[in-house]
Amino acid sequence: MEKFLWGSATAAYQCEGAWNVDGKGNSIWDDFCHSEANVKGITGDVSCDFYHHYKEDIRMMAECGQTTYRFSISWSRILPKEDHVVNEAGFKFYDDVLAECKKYNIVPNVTLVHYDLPDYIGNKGGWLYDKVADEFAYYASVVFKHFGDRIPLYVTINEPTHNASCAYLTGNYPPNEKNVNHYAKCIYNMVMCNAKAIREFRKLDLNAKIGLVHASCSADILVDSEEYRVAQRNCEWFINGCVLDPAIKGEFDKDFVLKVKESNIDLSFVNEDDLAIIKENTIDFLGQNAYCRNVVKPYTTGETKVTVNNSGKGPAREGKIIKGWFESDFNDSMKLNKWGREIYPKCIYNCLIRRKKAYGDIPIYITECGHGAYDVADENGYVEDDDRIAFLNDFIYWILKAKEEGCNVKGFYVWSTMDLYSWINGYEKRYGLVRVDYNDPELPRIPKKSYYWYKEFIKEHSL
Ligand code: BGP
Repeated sequence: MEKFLWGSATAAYQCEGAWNVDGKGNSIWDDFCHSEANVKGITGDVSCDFYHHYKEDIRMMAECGQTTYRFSISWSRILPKEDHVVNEAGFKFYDDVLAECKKYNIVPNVTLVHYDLPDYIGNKGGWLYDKVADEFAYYASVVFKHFGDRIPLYVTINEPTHNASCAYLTGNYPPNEKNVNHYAKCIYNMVMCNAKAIREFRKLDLNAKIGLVHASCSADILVDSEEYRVAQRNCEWFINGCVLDPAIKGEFDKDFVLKVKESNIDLSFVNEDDLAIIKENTIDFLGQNAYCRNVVKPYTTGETKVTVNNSGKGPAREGKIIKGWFESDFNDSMKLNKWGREIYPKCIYNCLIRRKKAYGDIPIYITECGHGAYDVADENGYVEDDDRIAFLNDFIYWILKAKEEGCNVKGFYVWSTMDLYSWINGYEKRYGLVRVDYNDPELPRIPKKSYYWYKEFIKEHSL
C-alpha cells in the first residue's frame, strides 16, 4: 500500500532569496517589494537564502523523518524574459534540489506558480492578461519536458482564490486593486491556466500526477436558518466552487453562474472554446491548505470589501462583505492568533467531509498547515513553540479522523519547513519547524521544539 506522506512546504519567492543571480528575471513580487507600494520596505531579496542552503534544509527534513517536500519553481528563473529563452542555470538549481530530495527518498511535490508571475506578464496585466493561460501553458510544458517524472506530483497554481482575493479585493498583493470585475476575470484566467497546463501535461504521458492547491477550508454558519444556509452556499461558491468545480468536475456550477450574472459581474471574457478545454482537463489530486474557516451570515449592507490583518498587533479580524452574497460573522468565544484569525482545528475535518460529498474520492494532500507566531528564542536560538505544536497536533487529529471516516487523504505538509518571508507581514511572523537567525549573516538554522515533536510524531504515525 502507498505510504501516507509526511512533509513540509515552502515557496520560491518566500525562501530562495538570490533574487537577481544566475540569470533570474524579476517577478511581480520583486517589482512590488522594490516599489513604494511596499510600505514596510521588507523584501524577499535574501530571505533565508534557500538558494544557497538547500542541501542543509533538505538534510534537516530527512533527519526529521519527512518523506515529502513541497516547493515551488520560480517561473522567472526558468523563463526570465518574454523571448521564451530558457535560463539553463534555473534548471540546474532545481535539478540540484531534486537530486538532493532523491538522495534522501523525499518525494517532491512541485508547484509551478506560487503568486510570483514574471514581471513581463505582470506588465501586460498579470492574471488579467488575455494570453496569460497560453504563456503559463508554455512555461508548464517547458518544465514538464525538462523534469519529467522526476517530479511525481505537480501542482499548477497555488491558492487561486486567495491570490485573486488579495490582489483584486483586499489590494494588499500586487497589483493592489479593489475591483470585483477584475477579481472574477482573474479567477477565470487562473482556471484556464490550470486547464491549459494540464492539457500540456497529458500530451507527455508522464508517470506523474497533476493537481491544484486550494486555500479555503469551508464556510460555516452560527445560526441554522434558511437565510443563513443561503449565505453559506453563496460563500461556498465564492471561496470554493468557483475554482474547484471546473478543476475537478470540468465545469462551473450553473446556479453559481446565474448568481454571478445576477450580480452584474462582467463575464464577457467567457467563451465556448475555453469551456471545452476546462471540460477535458481536470486535476488528478487536490492540494488543500488548512489554516482557518470562513464564518458567514446573510449579507446586510455595504459595498464588497475584504480585509486582512497584516499588522499582527491586535484583534483586528479578517472579514469579507460580498455584496448580495454573504458577509463575515464572528464567534467571539473563539481563540484568535495575533493576526486576527480564528484557531479552529475542526475546520479541516468539516472541509474534508464536504469535499468528499462534493467531489467523491479524489486524492487529497493537505499541502499547507501552520501556525504564524512571534517566536521567542533563548540565548542558543532555541524556540519552545508549544502553541505551534498544539495547533499542528489538533489539525492532524481532525485530518486523521476524516481519513478514518473514508476521506481519501494521502499526505500532510507543515507550513513551513523553516522560517521564511511571510507575504506583506515580513519576517517576524514565523511558521517554520526550524528557526532562521536573520541577524547572523550566515543565516544559521536551529530546529525548534516543533521540529523534534514532528520527528517523533512521524515515527509513531508511519501509516
Ligand atoms: C498561504 C500561502 C503561503 C503562506 C501561508 C501563510 O496562503 O500559500 O505562501 O504564506 O499562507 O500566510 P501568511 O504568510 O500570509 O501568514
